[in-house]
Amino acid sequence: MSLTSRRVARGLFVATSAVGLAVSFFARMSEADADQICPGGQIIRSGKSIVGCLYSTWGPAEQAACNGAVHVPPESPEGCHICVVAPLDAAVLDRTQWPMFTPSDFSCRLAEGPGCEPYSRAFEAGVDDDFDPGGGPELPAPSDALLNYIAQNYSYPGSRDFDQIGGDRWFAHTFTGFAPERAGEYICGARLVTRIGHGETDLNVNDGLALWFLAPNGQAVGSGYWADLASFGIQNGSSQLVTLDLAHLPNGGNLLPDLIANGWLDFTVQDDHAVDFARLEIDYCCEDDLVVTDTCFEGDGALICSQSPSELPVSPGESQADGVVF
Ligand SMILES: [Ca+2]
Ligand SMILES: [Ca+2]
Ligand SMILES: [Ca+2]
Repeated sequence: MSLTSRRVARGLFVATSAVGLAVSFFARMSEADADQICPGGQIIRSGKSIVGCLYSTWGPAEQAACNGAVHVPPESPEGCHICVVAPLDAAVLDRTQWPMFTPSDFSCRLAEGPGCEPYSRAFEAGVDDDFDPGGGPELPAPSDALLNYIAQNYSYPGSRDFDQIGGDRWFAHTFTGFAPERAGEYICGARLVTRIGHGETDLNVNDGLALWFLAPNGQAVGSGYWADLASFGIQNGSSQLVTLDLAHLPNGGNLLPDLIANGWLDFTVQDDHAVDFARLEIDYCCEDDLVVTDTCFEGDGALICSQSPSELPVSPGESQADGVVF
C-alpha cells in the first residue's frame, strides 16, 4: 500500500467512526423530530446519518440543541453557525470534504470579501475647456525622471501648462495611482483621451506625441508609442480630440502589459503644440471574468466604443465626428 492510499484509508476510518458517533449522539431523535433536532435550523447529514445542524443564529436554543457536539462559528458575525459531531468539524473547515455532507455547501459561514465588480475610472489632468485660458492655470504633473529627461535632451527645460499655446516647449505629464485597489481586480483596458492643437505655423510639422515609460533612473523601460501629430489629422492652428486605445494602438502595439507592470504612464507632446487636457481611462475587470462587452465613453457629445484587449477595436484610423479614433 502506498503512503497516499494509506492516508485515504485512514481518512475513511475516521469518517466512519464519526458517523457512528453521530448516530449515537442524535439517535434519540427520529426523522419525525427533525424540528427538535435542529430547532429553527437545517439538519446536516453524512450519508443517511444525522451529524449536525446548520443555524443562521446562535442563541440559547441552538446552543442547547448542539449539546456537546462541536460548534463551528462563522468567520464574520452575519455568517451561519454549524454544530457537528467531532471529528467532522475538521471536514466542515475543509472545502474539499464538503461533498460528504448534505447540504454540501457551508460557504454561508465564510466571511465574504468586498466582491469584485468590473468598473472604469478616469484619471484627469487639465480641464476639458477647449484651451480656454481663463479659470486659472492647468498644471500637468510630470515625474522627476521626465523633467530630468527634458532638461537633458531639449533646449528648454520643464513642461508647458495645459492650454499654453506657443512654440518651443514640451508638454509632459505622468499618470500614476491607477493600480487596482482590491484583490481580484486587474486592469483590462486603458484609453488616453486628449485634445491637441494650436500648433505654431511652420514649426508643427515635425511634432509628435509619445506614450512611454521613463523609469526613475532615466531609462525608458518596456515598449512605447510614438506618432506624428499629422497622423491624427491635426492641422496647423486647429485642434483635434484624439483617443488612443492602449491595447490596440495604430501601429498594432499594446501598452497594457507595461502599463500594468510599471504603474505609471508618461505622456509627452513636442514641441510647438498645446494640450487642452489629458484623461487616462482605465477599465478594471475581475479575475475569471470574460470580458465580452464593448466599453463606451462620451467624447464631445458622441459615443465612442473600444473593446477589451482580447477583442478588436473599432476600425483603425476610422474618423469620428468628434475626433479621430485609432
Ligand atoms: Ca483652461
Ligand atoms: Ca516642432
Ligand atoms: Ca484645458
